[in-house]
Amino acid sequence: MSSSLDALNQWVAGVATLTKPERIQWCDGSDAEYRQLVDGMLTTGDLIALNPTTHPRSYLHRSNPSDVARVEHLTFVCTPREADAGPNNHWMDPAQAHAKVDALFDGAMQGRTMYVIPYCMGPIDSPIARCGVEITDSPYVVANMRIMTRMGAAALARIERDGSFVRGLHSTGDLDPDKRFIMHFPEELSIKSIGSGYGGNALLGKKCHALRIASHQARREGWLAEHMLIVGVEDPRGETHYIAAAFPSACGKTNLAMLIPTGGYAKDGWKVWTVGDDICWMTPGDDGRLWAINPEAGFFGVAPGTGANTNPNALATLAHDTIYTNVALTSDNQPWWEGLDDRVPAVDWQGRPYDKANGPAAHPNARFTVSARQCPSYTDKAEAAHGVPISAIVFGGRRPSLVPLVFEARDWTHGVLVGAAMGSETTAAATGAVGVMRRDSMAMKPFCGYNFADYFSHWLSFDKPGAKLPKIFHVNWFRKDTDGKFMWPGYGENLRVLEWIIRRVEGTARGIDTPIGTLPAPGGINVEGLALGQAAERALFEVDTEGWATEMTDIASYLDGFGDRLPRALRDEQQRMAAALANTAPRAWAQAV
Ligand code: SAT
Ligand code: MN
Repeated sequence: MSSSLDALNQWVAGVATLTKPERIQWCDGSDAEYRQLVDGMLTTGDLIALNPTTHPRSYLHRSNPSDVARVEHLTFVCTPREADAGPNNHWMDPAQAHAKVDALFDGAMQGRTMYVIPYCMGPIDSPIARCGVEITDSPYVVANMRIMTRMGAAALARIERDGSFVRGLHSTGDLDPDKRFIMHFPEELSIKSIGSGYGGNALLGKKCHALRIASHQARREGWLAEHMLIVGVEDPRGETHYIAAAFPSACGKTNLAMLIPTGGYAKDGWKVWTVGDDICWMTPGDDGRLWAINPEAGFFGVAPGTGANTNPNALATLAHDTIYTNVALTSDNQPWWEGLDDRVPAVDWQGRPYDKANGPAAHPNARFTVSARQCPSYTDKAEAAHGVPISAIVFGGRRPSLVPLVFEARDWTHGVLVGAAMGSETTAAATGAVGVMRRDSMAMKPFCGYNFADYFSHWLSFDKPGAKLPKIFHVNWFRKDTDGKFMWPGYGENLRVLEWIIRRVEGTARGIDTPIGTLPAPGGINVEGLALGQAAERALFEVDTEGWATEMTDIASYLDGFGDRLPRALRDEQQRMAAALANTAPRAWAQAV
């Protein structure tokens, strides 16, 4: 037997001794196994069957109301030295963390089945892909992992070949928030998560492995593990550019990844291809470009707000074989959420008769889990072992004021600063206040498994002789007017911005240099038929010099928080931008489109 399988067996045996499950089930990823899991959960009530005519083989899971989102305050990166986790992470000493959670894992699986899930993040034959094994006592987690990863026998065979794997131990425990911890041990390539059954806390292949542990591995091995969607934009000549875009959770990654061209774009023959909606692993190819894979095999998307106007491709994807979590139900047992349509639900996400007074019918972070292969815009290229070449990287957050619709970074170093300085209002994807502006570098604040200062250095290190790096952009779909209404229509209309981005990559679109970066030249973005209004046109395409000067001061103090570890080049870049703003007359770049 190979040493990795030996190690796996030993680990499984050790975990079983500690957690004392009633039985152990090695998951093979087969249809029959999935059926058996679903049938079991229908019996226990963990799943509720939905209307089989409208939603074949689809189910609802209601989680404990105290367990509906990621818990950043209970998520730890346990490196031997605290400074290696950085101010961006909660830290615990590894020995102390092991002791703390092992005490909770002691006997945690009594009377339960312990499932062993070998999985592969990425196409099974991809050199960029990496494998892991999750041990869990939650059949809901197994069913979700089956959709979200390449799980089972093929992954186990690859683990034997690779000789190593990431170890993830999970138990729902008793769901007591006081006994809930999501611990990461990057040096050991291991994860221990207890007390939550929620997606990002419990599907350990996703944020825990594919971002926190993988970002650490990526730094050591010279690649990038990012919180980015990957989308292909094909122009009427048949040329496709792949764009990787980082937005925080619940800021529209799934919608952008599944965009459908409308109006003139549809008529002219533009097409949009989905590669991934949440995570992107990128590595330099022999040609100097960055090549990317989506390590996931499915979508764990936010349901509320998903409708025929916002994301028809998602609705088509959800037509069958979907697991819903914390959505509402109509009287005929169909899943429902705010933004789906104007029907009135019968039952809310907690199973109570729907009453407006109780708040939204679906939880704001209600989710769907569905295979990527069911998405009409999913491309075969997403299964390519070598990945897709990335032409542009886009950063963006929820910024109701100041930040224009789109700008381009001057060069890679400036682009890294733009990503590092990203700000966004918080959303329901994590527990805590919603709508609070915070810095969320590269949308990785909750997900980077090491010190952000070292992460910024790692990003900067890709700029070396021979590299043909993507251009870097920043977008903001969330600018609001004085009445609090969004100025930009968003969704399908975002293709107008993507068009400018790819024309910039090709060198055919004109831009105007400003101290914050290159903005579209007047007329550079097609706004035909949008009726934006003068105020919106001004606001979306101008640089408010004074406002940006204040922003740069805030960015400077954010960067100060990383102390001496912050790469010098980033500080220099910030000072260069601040100086350029100081030397500029207010609103010098205000422009009509
Ligand atoms: O963390 S999850 O993967 O469950 C969802 C998100 O916040 O992106
Ligand atoms: Mn995410």
